[in-house]
Amino acid sequence: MLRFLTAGESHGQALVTIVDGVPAGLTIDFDAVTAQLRRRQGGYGRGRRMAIESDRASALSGIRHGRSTGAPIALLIPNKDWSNWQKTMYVEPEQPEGSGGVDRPAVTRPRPGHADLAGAVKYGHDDIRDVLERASARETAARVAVGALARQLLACIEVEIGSHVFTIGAASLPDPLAITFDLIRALPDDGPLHCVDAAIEQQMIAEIDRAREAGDTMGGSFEVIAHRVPPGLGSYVQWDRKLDGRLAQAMMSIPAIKAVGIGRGPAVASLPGSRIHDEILPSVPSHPTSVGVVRPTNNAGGLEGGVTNGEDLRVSGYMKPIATLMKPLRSVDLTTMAESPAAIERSDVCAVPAAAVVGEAMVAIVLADAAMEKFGGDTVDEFVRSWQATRDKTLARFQSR
Ligand code: EPS
Repeated sequence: MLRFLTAGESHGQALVTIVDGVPAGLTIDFDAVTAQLRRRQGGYGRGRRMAIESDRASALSGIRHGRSTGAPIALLIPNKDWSNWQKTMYVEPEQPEGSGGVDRPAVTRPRPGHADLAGAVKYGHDDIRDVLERASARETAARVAVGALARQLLACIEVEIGSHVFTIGAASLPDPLAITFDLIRALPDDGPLHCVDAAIEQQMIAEIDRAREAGDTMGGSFEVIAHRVPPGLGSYVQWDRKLDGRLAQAMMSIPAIKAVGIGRGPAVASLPGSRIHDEILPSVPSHPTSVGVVRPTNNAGGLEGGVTNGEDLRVSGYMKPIATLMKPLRSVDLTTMAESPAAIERSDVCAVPAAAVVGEAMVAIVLADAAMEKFGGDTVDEFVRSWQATRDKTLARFQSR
């Protein structure tokens, strides 16, 4: 089982995560972790915070001489901005001498769409900062670091993961399922929105510019694709073992994600079965596939019955616009209960490309967990040998007919 927890506030000292269940003997590439963290920080529409941070994770445990030991891996990502927030975010009962930054007043006007009101009611906070610091999407940096480890484990069994943005506001790709993994792999990490169509990407940029000028924000949707996923991950035999359910939970836990699609997603509700289900045809001996058959379409997104079927896994996420508006919506000041514009915090105009990178991380973590469940092993060698044996057995089963 691969699992993790995170801790840390957006303007606290650092983000921390403990990753449990990484088998022994995985060579950890920290440059690859840094590259994933950098991808999450990018994208057109990000706010000023990203100019302050240059996220890097360091390991406190579970790795020795560059390789995992099988023990829990603790990672630390310092917040550079902490030096500007010490007077507001200090841990001690009294403000320590020499604290940096300024003493900020309490946040009392909840932003519609953020966790502000629900969190203040639930935990009894008078200063909404105690809610927003933890509810902030800053936490997703820790998830991306965990996801980078999960990807490295998955690479040992040849799985690759990528993503693309297919909608920002009214600008949208007509058929995201037509986009191949090769096209996604070719997208540059430093591109503005990670959309495969340059003309539509320009329309997306214009949507973001219009929102920024109006003091507004913009949401959108993205798709994560996992390539060369072994067949047989997940199970149909019990509700909580279905991989589509596990992926949906992981994706929905990303801040601002309001819907998740697998393959054709919500469109399956409006098309007949003959246009949705992916036919099964014999594969040709010169191009053997992992399960001995060919699927001319992949509307199912690589999952049938909650089990991977050997096709690319395709999961889409639908993100609402960021809740902090520079032209704020109406709200209520919780100290006076009088109507008042919602609080304004520094924020992004659009963070859909960042959410796509977080989506990749969450898919990687769920797949690594499901792969460990199926192939097992305390060491990476055991894990890889079990995967090879299963793959060879499946291929032999169909080749002998
Ligand atoms: C984020 C860090 C935050 C925001 C954003 C995501 O930094 P700050 O609040 O200091 O500007 O930019 O968080 C939100 C949009 C939100 O609503 O919480 C990050 O690291 O991704």
